[in-house]
Amino acid sequence: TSLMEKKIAFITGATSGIGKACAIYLAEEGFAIIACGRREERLIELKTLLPENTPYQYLVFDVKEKKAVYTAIDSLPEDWKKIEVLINNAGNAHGLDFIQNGSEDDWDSMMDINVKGLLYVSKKIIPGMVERKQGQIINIGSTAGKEVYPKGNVYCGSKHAVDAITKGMRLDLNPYGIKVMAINPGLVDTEFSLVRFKGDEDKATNVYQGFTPLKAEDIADVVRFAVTRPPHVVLADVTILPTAQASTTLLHKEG
Ligand code: NDP
Ligand code: 8X3
Repeated sequence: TSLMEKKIAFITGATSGIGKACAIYLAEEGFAIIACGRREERLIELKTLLPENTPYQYLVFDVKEKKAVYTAIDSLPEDWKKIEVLINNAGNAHGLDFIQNGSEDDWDSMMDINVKGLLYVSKKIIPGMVERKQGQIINIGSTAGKEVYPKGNVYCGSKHAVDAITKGMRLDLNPYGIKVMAINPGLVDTEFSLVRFKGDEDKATNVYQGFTPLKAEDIADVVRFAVTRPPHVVLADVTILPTAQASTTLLHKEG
Protein backbone atom coordinates (compact mmCIF):
# COMPACT_ATOMS: atom_id res chain seq x y z
CA THR A 1 0.00 0.00 0.00
CA SER A 2 1.45 3.38 -0.91
CA LEU A 3 1.79 6.18 1.57
CA MET A 4 -0.38 8.42 -0.61
CA GLU A 5 -3.50 6.43 0.25
CA LYS A 6 -2.84 6.44 3.99
CA LYS A 7 -3.37 8.92 6.77
CA ILE A 8 -0.28 9.54 8.87
CA ALA A 9 -0.19 9.21 12.67
CA PHE A 10 2.75 10.70 14.60
CA ILE A 11 3.13 9.13 18.05
CA THR A 12 5.58 10.18 20.76
CA GLY A 13 6.65 7.68 23.40
CA ALA A 14 6.04 4.74 21.05
CA THR A 15 8.78 2.53 22.54
CA SER A 16 6.64 1.37 25.45
CA GLY A 17 3.24 1.23 27.09
CA ILE A 18 0.43 3.39 25.77
CA GLY A 19 2.30 4.86 22.80
CA LYS A 20 3.43 1.47 21.56
CA ALA A 21 -0.11 0.07 21.80
CA CYS A 22 -1.42 3.12 19.93
CA ALA A 23 1.11 2.54 17.11
CA ILE A 24 -0.05 -1.06 16.75
CA TYR A 25 -3.79 -0.27 16.87
CA LEU A 26 -3.57 2.67 14.47
CA ALA A 27 -1.44 0.67 12.02
CA GLU A 28 -4.11 -2.06 12.16
CA GLU A 29 -6.65 0.68 11.43
CA GLY A 30 -4.72 1.55 8.25
CA PHE A 31 -2.63 4.51 9.35
CA ALA A 32 0.97 5.10 8.28
CA ILE A 33 3.03 5.40 11.45
CA ILE A 34 5.76 7.77 12.61
CA ALA A 35 6.97 6.38 15.93
CA CYS A 36 9.18 8.40 18.28
CA GLY A 37 11.24 7.75 21.39
CA ARG A 38 14.81 7.67 22.67
CA ARG A 39 15.34 3.87 22.53
CA GLU A 40 16.09 3.21 18.88
CA GLU A 41 16.25 -0.59 19.17
CA ARG A 42 12.64 -0.62 20.33
CA LEU A 43 11.54 1.59 17.45
CA ILE A 44 13.21 -0.84 15.04
CA GLU A 45 11.46 -3.76 16.75
CA LEU A 46 8.09 -1.99 16.71
CA LYS A 47 8.02 -2.17 12.91
CA THR A 48 7.92 -5.97 13.18
CA LEU A 49 4.78 -5.79 15.33
CA LEU A 50 2.79 -3.80 12.74
CA PRO A 51 0.85 -5.22 9.79
CA GLU A 52 3.42 -6.05 7.13
CA ASN A 53 2.59 -3.35 4.59
CA THR A 54 2.40 -0.47 7.11
CA PRO A 55 4.38 2.55 5.87
CA TYR A 56 6.68 3.28 8.81
CA GLN A 57 9.21 5.88 9.88
CA TYR A 58 10.83 6.26 13.24
CA LEU A 59 12.49 9.28 14.82
CA VAL A 60 14.90 9.10 17.74
CA PHE A 61 14.93 12.20 19.90
CA ASP A 62 14.58 13.40 23.46
CA VAL A 63 11.48 15.64 23.70
CA LYS A 64 13.36 17.79 26.25
CA GLU A 65 15.86 18.88 23.59
CA LYS A 66 14.15 21.53 21.51
CA LYS A 67 16.76 21.48 18.73
CA ALA A 68 16.72 17.67 18.54
CA VAL A 69 12.92 17.71 18.27
CA TYR A 70 13.00 20.24 15.44
CA THR A 71 15.86 18.56 13.55
CA ALA A 72 14.20 15.15 13.77
CA ILE A 73 10.82 16.35 12.52
CA ASP A 74 12.45 18.45 9.77
CA SER A 75 14.29 15.32 8.60
CA LEU A 76 11.04 13.59 7.62
CA PRO A 77 10.62 13.05 3.87
CA GLU A 78 8.26 15.69 2.38
CA ASP A 79 5.42 13.23 1.80
CA TRP A 80 5.58 12.24 5.48
CA LYS A 81 4.99 15.78 6.73
CA LYS A 82 1.23 15.80 6.10
CA ILE A 83 0.42 14.53 9.57
CA GLU A 84 -3.27 13.81 10.22
CA VAL A 85 -3.02 12.56 13.80
CA LEU A 86 -0.59 13.75 16.48
CA ILE A 87 -0.52 11.76 19.70
CA ASN A 88 1.40 13.62 22.39
CA ASN A 89 2.02 10.70 24.71
CA ALA A 90 5.71 10.79 25.76
CA GLY A 91 5.92 11.44 29.46
CA ASN A 92 6.43 9.99 32.88
CA ALA A 93 6.48 10.62 36.59
CA HIS A 94 9.88 10.95 38.23
CA GLY A 95 9.78 10.22 41.95
CA LEU A 96 6.94 10.18 44.47
CA ASP A 97 7.98 12.47 47.32
CA PHE A 98 6.51 15.02 49.67
CA ILE A 99 7.12 18.49 48.29
CA GLN A 100 9.66 19.27 51.03
CA ASN A 101 11.74 16.25 49.96
CA GLY A 102 11.33 16.48 46.20
CA SER A 103 14.36 16.50 43.92
CA GLU A 104 14.89 19.45 41.58
CA ASP A 105 16.15 17.06 38.91
CA ASP A 106 12.86 15.14 39.07
CA TRP A 107 10.91 18.39 38.89
CA ASP A 108 12.93 19.53 35.87
CA SER A 109 12.38 16.18 34.12
CA MET A 110 8.62 16.22 34.59
CA MET A 111 8.11 19.81 33.50
CA ASP A 112 10.63 19.55 30.64
CA ILE A 113 9.27 16.26 29.25
CA ASN A 114 5.56 16.27 30.04
CA VAL A 115 4.92 19.96 29.39
CA LYS A 116 7.68 21.57 27.33
CA GLY A 117 8.37 18.46 25.26
CA LEU A 118 4.70 18.29 24.31
CA LEU A 119 4.88 21.94 23.27
CA TYR A 120 8.04 21.53 21.16
CA VAL A 121 6.57 18.63 19.21
CA SER A 122 3.26 20.46 18.78
CA LYS A 123 5.06 23.61 17.60
CA LYS A 124 6.48 21.70 14.63
CA ILE A 125 3.32 19.86 13.67
CA ILE A 126 0.40 22.23 14.31
CA PRO A 127 1.27 24.87 11.65
CA GLY A 128 0.85 22.29 8.85
CA MET A 129 -2.51 21.29 10.28
CA VAL A 130 -3.57 24.95 10.38
CA GLU A 131 -2.47 25.43 6.77
CA ARG A 132 -4.37 22.34 5.61
CA LYS A 133 -7.31 23.10 7.93
CA GLN A 134 -7.25 19.48 9.01
CA GLY A 135 -5.84 17.39 11.78
CA GLN A 136 -6.42 15.59 15.05
CA ILE A 137 -4.39 16.09 18.20
CA ILE A 138 -4.63 13.75 21.16
CA ASN A 139 -2.84 14.77 24.32
CA ILE A 140 -2.45 11.95 26.83
CA GLY A 141 -3.27 13.63 30.12
CA SER A 142 -4.03 11.77 33.31
CA THR A 143 -6.39 11.65 36.24
CA ALA A 144 -3.37 13.42 37.80
CA GLY A 145 -4.33 16.35 35.56
CA LYS A 146 -7.80 16.49 37.09
CA GLU A 147 -7.04 15.77 40.76
CA VAL A 148 -4.00 15.96 43.01
CA TYR A 149 -2.81 13.20 45.34
CA PRO A 150 -0.32 13.24 48.22
CA LYS A 151 3.29 13.24 46.93
CA GLY A 152 1.93 13.77 43.40
CA ASN A 153 2.64 17.53 43.59
CA VAL A 154 4.83 18.22 40.53
CA TYR A 155 3.70 15.28 38.38
CA CYS A 156 0.10 16.42 38.99
CA GLY A 157 1.21 19.98 38.19
CA SER A 158 2.67 18.85 34.87
CA LYS A 159 -0.52 16.97 33.96
CA HIS A 160 -2.73 19.89 35.05
CA ALA A 161 -0.64 21.97 32.65
CA VAL A 162 -1.32 19.42 29.90
CA ASP A 163 -5.04 19.71 30.70
CA ALA A 164 -4.94 23.51 30.36
CA ILE A 165 -2.78 23.42 27.23
CA THR A 166 -5.18 20.95 25.62
CA LYS A 167 -8.11 23.27 26.31
CA GLY A 168 -6.10 26.21 24.98
CA MET A 169 -5.25 24.31 21.80
CA ARG A 170 -8.95 23.53 21.30
CA LEU A 171 -9.85 27.22 21.60
CA ASP A 172 -7.06 28.51 19.37
CA LEU A 173 -7.43 25.85 16.69
CA ASN A 174 -11.21 26.06 16.60
CA PRO A 175 -11.36 28.13 13.37
CA TYR A 176 -9.33 25.51 11.48
CA GLY A 177 -11.42 22.37 11.95
CA ILE A 178 -8.67 20.69 13.94
CA LYS A 179 -9.85 18.22 16.57
CA VAL A 180 -8.14 18.53 19.96
CA MET A 181 -8.69 15.70 22.40
CA ALA A 182 -7.61 14.79 25.91
CA ILE A 183 -7.51 11.18 27.02
CA ASN A 184 -6.94 10.93 30.75
CA PRO A 185 -6.12 7.49 32.09
CA GLY A 186 -6.07 6.29 35.67
CA LEU A 187 -3.71 3.46 36.64
CA VAL A 188 -2.29 1.68 33.58
CA ASP A 189 0.19 -1.18 33.97
CA THR A 190 3.14 -0.01 31.81
CA GLU A 191 6.75 0.96 32.52
CA PHE A 192 5.36 4.13 34.13
CA SER A 193 5.96 3.02 37.73
CA LEU A 194 9.34 1.50 36.91
CA VAL A 195 10.41 4.94 35.71
CA ARG A 196 8.73 6.73 38.63
CA PHE A 197 10.58 4.50 41.12
CA LYS A 198 13.85 4.63 39.17
CA GLY A 199 14.05 0.94 38.32
CA ASP A 200 12.84 -0.47 41.66
CA GLU A 201 10.84 -3.45 40.36
CA ASP A 202 9.27 -4.36 43.71
CA LYS A 203 7.85 -0.90 44.24
CA ALA A 204 6.70 -0.70 40.63
CA THR A 205 4.97 -4.09 40.65
CA ASN A 206 3.25 -3.33 43.94
CA VAL A 207 1.38 -0.39 42.37
CA TYR A 208 -0.62 -2.75 40.17
CA GLN A 209 -1.23 -5.57 42.67
CA GLY A 210 -4.52 -6.41 44.38
CA PHE A 211 -6.72 -5.07 41.58
CA THR A 212 -6.98 -5.25 37.81
CA PRO A 213 -5.26 -2.18 36.33
CA LEU A 214 -5.86 -0.85 32.84
CA LYS A 215 -3.66 -2.23 30.07
CA ALA A 216 -1.96 0.00 27.48
CA GLU A 217 -4.30 -1.59 24.92
CA ASP A 218 -7.35 -0.28 26.81
CA ILE A 219 -6.11 3.26 26.17
CA ALA A 220 -5.15 2.51 22.56
CA ASP A 221 -8.69 1.20 22.05
CA VAL A 222 -10.10 4.62 23.02
CA VAL A 223 -7.51 6.39 20.87
CA ARG A 224 -8.50 4.24 17.89
CA PHE A 225 -12.17 5.04 18.52
CA ALA A 226 -11.40 8.75 18.89
CA VAL A 227 -9.51 9.10 15.60
CA THR A 228 -12.11 7.20 13.58
CA ARG A 229 -15.13 9.37 14.47
CA PRO A 230 -16.82 11.31 11.66
CA PRO A 231 -15.48 14.80 10.91
CA HIS A 232 -18.11 16.58 13.02
CA VAL A 233 -17.43 14.58 16.21
CA VAL A 234 -14.61 15.21 18.70
CA LEU A 235 -13.99 13.26 21.91
CA ALA A 236 -12.91 16.39 23.71
CA ASP A 237 -12.13 14.96 27.11
CA VAL A 238 -12.23 11.33 28.15
CA THR A 239 -11.32 9.90 31.54
CA ILE A 240 -10.73 6.17 31.67
CA LEU A 241 -10.25 4.31 34.95
CA PRO A 242 -9.80 0.74 36.06
CA THR A 243 -13.12 -0.28 37.62
CA ALA A 244 -11.38 -0.66 40.99
CA GLN A 245 -10.31 3.00 40.95
CA ALA A 246 -12.77 5.73 41.96
CA SER A 247 -10.33 8.65 42.18
CA THR A 248 -6.59 9.25 42.42
CA THR A 249 -6.81 8.43 46.13
CA LEU A 250 -9.56 5.79 46.30
CA LEU A 251 -8.52 2.42 44.93
CA HIS A 252 -10.22 -0.80 46.04
CA LYS A 253 -7.47 -3.40 46.52
CA GLU A 254 -8.16 -7.01 47.54
CA GLY A 255 -5.96 -8.72 50.12
P1 NDP B 1 5.94 4.15 29.73
O1 NDP B 1 7.04 4.47 30.66
O2 NDP B 1 5.64 2.73 29.44
O3 NDP B 1 6.17 4.92 28.34
C1 NDP B 1 6.63 6.24 28.31
C2 NDP B 1 7.05 6.59 26.89
O4 NDP B 1 7.48 7.97 26.87
C3 NDP B 1 8.21 5.75 26.41
O5 NDP B 1 7.98 5.35 25.07
C4 NDP B 1 9.39 6.68 26.48
O6 NDP B 1 10.31 6.42 25.44
C5 NDP B 1 8.74 8.05 26.24
N1 NDP B 1 9.55 9.11 26.83
C6 NDP B 1 9.79 9.31 28.15
N2 NDP B 1 10.66 10.32 28.31
C7 NDP B 1 10.98 10.77 27.07
C8 NDP B 1 11.84 11.77 26.57
N3 NDP B 1 12.58 12.55 27.40
N4 NDP B 1 11.94 11.95 25.24
C9 NDP B 1 11.24 11.17 24.40
N5 NDP B 1 10.39 10.20 24.80
C10 NDP B 1 10.28 9.99 26.12
O7 NDP B 1 4.64 4.86 30.34
P2 NDP B 1 3.12 5.02 29.81
O8 NDP B 1 2.90 4.36 28.52
O9 NDP B 1 2.26 4.68 30.95
O10 NDP B 1 3.07 6.61 29.66
C11 NDP B 1 2.62 7.27 28.50
C12 NDP B 1 1.86 8.54 28.90
O11 NDP B 1 0.72 8.17 29.64
C13 NDP B 1 2.64 9.51 29.78
O12 NDP B 1 2.39 10.83 29.33
C14 NDP B 1 2.05 9.29 31.17
O13 NDP B 1 2.16 10.43 31.97
C15 NDP B 1 0.62 8.97 30.79
N6 NDP B 1 -0.17 8.29 31.80
C16 NDP B 1 0.21 7.06 32.27
C17 NDP B 1 -0.57 6.42 33.23
C18 NDP B 1 -0.17 5.12 33.84
O14 NDP B 1 -0.72 4.77 34.90
N7 NDP B 1 0.72 4.34 33.25
C19 NDP B 1 -1.82 7.01 33.69
C20 NDP B 1 -2.12 8.31 33.14
C21 NDP B 1 -1.33 8.89 32.22
P3 NDP B 1 11.91 6.37 25.60
O15 NDP B 1 12.20 6.02 27.03
O16 NDP B 1 12.35 5.33 24.60
O17 NDP B 1 12.34 7.74 25.23
C1 8X3 C 1 -0.51 8.18 36.05
C2 8X3 C 1 -1.50 7.72 37.07
O1 8X3 C 1 -2.21 7.96 39.50
O2 8X3 C 1 0.09 7.36 39.07
O3 8X3 C 1 -0.79 9.43 35.53
O4 8X3 C 1 -0.67 9.58 38.65
S1 8X3 C 1 -1.03 8.18 38.63
